[in-house]
Amino acid sequence: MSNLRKILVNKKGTPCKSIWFMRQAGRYLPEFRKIRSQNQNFIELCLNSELSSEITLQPIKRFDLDSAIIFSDILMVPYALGQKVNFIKNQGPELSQFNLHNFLDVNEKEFSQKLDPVYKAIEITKKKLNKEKSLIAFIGAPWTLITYMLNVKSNKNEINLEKLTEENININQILNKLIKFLCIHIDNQINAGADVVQIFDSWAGLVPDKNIKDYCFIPNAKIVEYCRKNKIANICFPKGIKKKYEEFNRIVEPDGINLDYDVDPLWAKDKLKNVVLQGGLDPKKLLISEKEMLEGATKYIQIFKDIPYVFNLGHGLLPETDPDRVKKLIEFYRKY
Ligand code: 1CP
Repeated sequence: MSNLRKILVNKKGTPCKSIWFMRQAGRYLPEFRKIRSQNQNFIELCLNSELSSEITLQPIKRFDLDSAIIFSDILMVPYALGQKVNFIKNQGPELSQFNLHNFLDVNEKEFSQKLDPVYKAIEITKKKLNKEKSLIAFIGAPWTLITYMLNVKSNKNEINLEKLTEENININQILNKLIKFLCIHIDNQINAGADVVQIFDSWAGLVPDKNIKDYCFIPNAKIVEYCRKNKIANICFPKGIKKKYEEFNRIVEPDGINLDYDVDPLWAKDKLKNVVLQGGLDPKKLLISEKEMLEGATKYIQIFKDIPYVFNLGHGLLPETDPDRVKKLIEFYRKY
């Protein structure tokens, strides 16, 4: 069994260790930027199975990491559900106007067919990856996808839910269809050879308090329940919910939980039980002095030395990160 899966399955086992980084395949790597410059359309790049597999393996070839995360994007799901998705340079993603009728009309077969190149990329990568290493599949959690699909997030990262009420949009109807199709996407990725799934709820911190149960906890819980039934090792990342990590963990019961950089690791060790902890280190620490980066890393390694812990960051690697810093951090962790 691959290293990461073993840790997630044996929650109470020996404090075995593992290391990988969110956004380890991406813009901070010159070898990625080279491919990217020759492929202007990001969605098409994600649908190029050979290139997607090559990009997935780039950080594995360069560094001594334990897991590969498939090169794709959480917005491939809205794409497969009929929205046009555009990535505008230095601005981020832009989706075409959401159409409820078209969205509800997409069937499972059509959805899986559109994402077939992603599954092929997983198959290709699995064959090339050392058996001890995990291949991580991922999805965006329903709420985070909705923020993009319905364009409810302003540039200042504020949420305008009134807009949805005014437009008479029934969020529960959208959530339910997303949950169903996200489970299909997980299943397809696992059948193609992935052995762990990470669920990114990157904008969970923007859910208003009164909606957190309905829009964040319950949708994540339903997806994790599906994983549990199908013995799929899972990691949740409800970024930005602060002390509500505790309630999230109690309700959702994932195998693993990724800490963001605002969560105090000592608090997490005390409050988050029956779950494997992952991540936490602020990716900005890789941009300052090497000394401060290693001090930051030491804090997490020390605190979690006697429990199963997966070394990772509190969010993805930033595009301006120096790959040599990443290398130093991994070497430091290995030696520790
Ligand atoms: O312009 C470029 O070259 C594209 C940059 C890029 C990359 C490398 C985007 C655009 N997506 C990705 C790949 C990606 N996205 C991966 C696989 C690579 C890896 O992790 O090694 C993964 C797991 C994601 C997931 C993702 N996409 C998330 C969740 C994680 C997170 O960072 O919070 C989110 C929110 C997205 C949306 C997205 N994709 C890309 C951008 C610029 C954004 C918007 C982010 C934002 O709104 O701030």
